[in-house]
Parts: sequence; C-alpha cells; structure tokens
Amino acid sequence: LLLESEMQLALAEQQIEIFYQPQVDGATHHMTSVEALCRWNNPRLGYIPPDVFIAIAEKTGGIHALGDYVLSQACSEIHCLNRSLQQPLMLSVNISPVQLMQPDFVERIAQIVTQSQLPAELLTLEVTENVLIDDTDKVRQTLNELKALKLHISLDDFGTGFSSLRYINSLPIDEIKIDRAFINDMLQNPHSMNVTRTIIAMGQFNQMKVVAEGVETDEQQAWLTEMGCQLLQGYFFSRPVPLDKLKPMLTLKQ
Ligand code: G
Ligand code: G
Ligand code: MN
Ligand code: NA
Repeated sequence: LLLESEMQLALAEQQIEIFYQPQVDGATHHMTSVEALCRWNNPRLGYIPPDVFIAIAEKTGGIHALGDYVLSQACSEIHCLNRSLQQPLMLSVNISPVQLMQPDFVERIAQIVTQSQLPAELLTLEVTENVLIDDTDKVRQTLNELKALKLHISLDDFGTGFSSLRYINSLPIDEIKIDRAFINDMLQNPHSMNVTRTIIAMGQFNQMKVVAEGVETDEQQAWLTEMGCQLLQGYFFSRPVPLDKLKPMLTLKQ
C-alpha cells in the first residue's frame, strides 16, 4: 500500500525525478520543446511508474503537492537551461483533471511560473480530452484564464476520448497530441492512418499545432512529415531522459 505520507516523504526527500522527452520539428528534426514526465524511485518498492502513483495521488489529494512540485522544478530547470541555449526550448507539463478543477488552480500556476522566471509563453499545459466533458463552463473559464496568462493549452491523448469536435473547436486549444495508439499501428491499420490524417487536417484548419506521440520508427516519422505533422515525439528521437542527458542533445551558445 502506498500511503499519502509516503508520497509527502517522496517529495521532501526528492525521490520524484523529472525526465524530459524531446519534441522535434517534423521538417528540420530540431528539438523545439520537451515534455516533463515524472518518475518515482521508492526506497521500499523500487521504481513506480507514474500511471500508478498519479492515480493514487489523485485519490488521496497528494496530486496538488506533486503537481506543484513537478511544475515548479521543470519550469526552473528549463529556464536555467535556456540561458545557455541559442534557441529557448519550450516546456510541456501534464496536468491532472483533479488539478485543473481545483478552485485556486490558475492562481497556483501563475505563482509557480512567475517564481521560476520561465517566460509564460514557453509553457504548455497538457490536459486530456476527457477533462473537457466534465464541467463545460468551468473548464472554458479556466482555459481562458490560462490563455490570459499567455500559457499554451495542449490536448493530450487526442482521439481516444469522447469530447465533440464542435466543443473542442470552440475552446482556446493551441495544440493537439495524436494518441500513440494511432501512430503505433497506422502503417498496418488503415483506420488508424485515417484518424491520423484527419487529426492533422483538423489541426491545420484550426491553426493548432499537431504533435504525433509514440513515433518509434523512421517509416512512421517519414509518413507523418509527409502528411504535414509539425511536431514529433517518441523513442525514435529519444526516450524521456534526465536533465543531464538532455543537455548534450542541444546546441549551446558560443
Ligand atoms: O512517462 P510515462 O509515459 O510512463 O507516463 C505515464 C503516464 O503518466 C502518462 O499518461 C503521463 O501523462 C503521466 N504523467 C507523467 N508525468 C506526469 C505528471 O507530472 N503529472 C501528471 N498529471 N501526469 C503525468
Ligand atoms: O499520456 P502521455 O502522452 O503524457 O504519456 C507519455 C508517455 O508515453 C510516457 O510514459 C512516455 O514514456 C511514453 N512514450 C513516449 N514515447 C514513446 C514511444 O515512442 N513509445 C512508447 N511505447 N511509449 C512512449
Ligand atoms: Mn503528455
Ligand atoms: Na499521451
């Protein structure tokens, strides 16, 4: 059993590590941004994957402290890294629906981003599609407030959820991420290929960036580039890596 107290200890003892996975420009293959993904090295249980402990943290309420920690740490680290880069990297951070629905969510985000000194326009918050169907008016208001802070909004795992396109197109969404299940089998499964094409076209019509997740092969990468997908992310380019492994992949200032 993972206790709430164990999660608090994990934060206090810095057992939660942040890894970064590159997102590259489809045309140039230059790294333009990174997604922060957390990992927990628990001294008693060993490595616990985020899909397990985040679900627990959402139930116990620990997600707020965890979410604040990840956001604050990632923003500070990338801001610091950007000082030595020719081109600043953008940062994407996953936000749990439980965080998004918290009444003081926007205030907390604003405070953390200001403290980190990362320019807000470099930060993208990733929310899953299903968060949108819960409470329409509340979500719309929250997203509008985040946009007023100059943050970007990305729809993660797109294509697997249940929100209507009419609704999505009426919200301030800057980016959609095609779920990796479609990328995974699009070259074998015409249905997945059609979904992928359709999402890329939808993004183009609505001036949204489109990211393909889970790109694992050169062939997938070539098809996605051909179809006009702007951003690519996946093991073909890099696994999520600790900060010190990210630095050598970047062009430093002279
Ligand atoms: O890193 P990995 O692919 O194992 O992540 C598994 C799941 O955990 C993904 O759905 C990812 O979005 C989620 N996840 C990873 N880090 C965070 C985080 O900091 N906050 C939230 N809310 N989810 C995260
Ligand atoms: O739900 P979200 O998109 O945030 O999840 C990101 C998860 O996807 C992370 O756990 C990351 O480790 C995983 N991931 C990233 N790239 C690949 C890939 O190319 N293949 C597979 N199978 N998983 C990937
Ligand atoms: Mn994500
Ligand atoms: Na995803």
